[in-house]
Amino acid sequence: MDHNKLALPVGTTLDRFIMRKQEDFPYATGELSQLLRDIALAAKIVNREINRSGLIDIAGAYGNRNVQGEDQQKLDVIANIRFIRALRNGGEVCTIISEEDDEKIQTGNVQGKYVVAIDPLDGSSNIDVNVSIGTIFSIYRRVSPTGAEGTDQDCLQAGTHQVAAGYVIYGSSTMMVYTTGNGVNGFTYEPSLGEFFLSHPHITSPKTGTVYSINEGISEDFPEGVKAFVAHCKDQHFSARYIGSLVADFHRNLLKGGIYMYPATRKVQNGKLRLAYECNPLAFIVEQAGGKASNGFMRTMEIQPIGMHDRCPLFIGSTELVEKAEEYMAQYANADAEAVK
Ligand code: P6P
Repeated sequence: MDHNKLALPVGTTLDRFIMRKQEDFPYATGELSQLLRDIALAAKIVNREINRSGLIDIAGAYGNRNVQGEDQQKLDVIANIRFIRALRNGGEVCTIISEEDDEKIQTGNVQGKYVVAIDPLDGSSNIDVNVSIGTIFSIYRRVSPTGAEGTDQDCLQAGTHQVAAGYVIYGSSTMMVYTTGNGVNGFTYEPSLGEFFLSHPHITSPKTGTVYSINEGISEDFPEGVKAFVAHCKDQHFSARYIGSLVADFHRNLLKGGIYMYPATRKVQNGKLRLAYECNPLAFIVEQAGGKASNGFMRTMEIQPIGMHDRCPLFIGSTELVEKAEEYMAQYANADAEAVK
């Protein structure tokens, strides 16, 4: 299919874009479209909470109650509540995996055809220093029959089974970036109109770059392959850019080129990031934009989950940089295997 035929002008609203894209798939029934709208609605509400929290924090500084006299809740809990409520009320999702909940969440929509894995507010520790933070989501079709609650099997699908994935970055402007497997598009939120507008049509990521993102404060714990790749980046006089907020680092590297890494270390032997609602959705997006994502040895989206909250190492960004990092990981694989014994 010629995606250019589907090209819609910058400024198209997200609602119209979703509807137009659905029209190009005659057998689409509209449930996925509605699900994407439900996510966008929750993102608008969370965006308002985030912006408000700055003010409430100031007011709340004189106690632990906000101006409405409510107990001030952590923003990531608030975001979790908002996304779960939007997905439950939207009716299309039967089950949710959330970073904020140990167990899968049954929405009661037993006819819902979709499962959502979500990190409602990643990097929320940065909110009080005004650093960009984000929501990351992944959408799967359920494999179990409708008419009952979603199952573990529905929740433990490999990333290659994603039907859509996206993130919202709450930054100097708020953006929603997502894919349904036909390219990546970015929408910028205009709060005064309450609408997301197409601002970054058909995002493609540079094949290479000169930025590497990793927490070098723990470099002593890095695998030898990572140490060698970081040394390579320095030899090439790359720029080190690490915000401590995955969505912000990922978004910059997606648009400008670069690589983000969170490797396994002695402290976190499977890495820190979660496969279902951090690594897989961003892997889907970066591949759709022409980039690459792996755990240093294998394609992220082909990793078979064992548990809903599995962690995995992440090397993600420009294809040539990820492949270079994988070369070093392979070269030092034996040394690294010895180190973790
Ligand atoms: P560290 C935030 O907690 C997060 O999950 C990502 O957003 C971020 O990239 C990473 O952890 C930062 O982790 O160990 O470098 O502080």
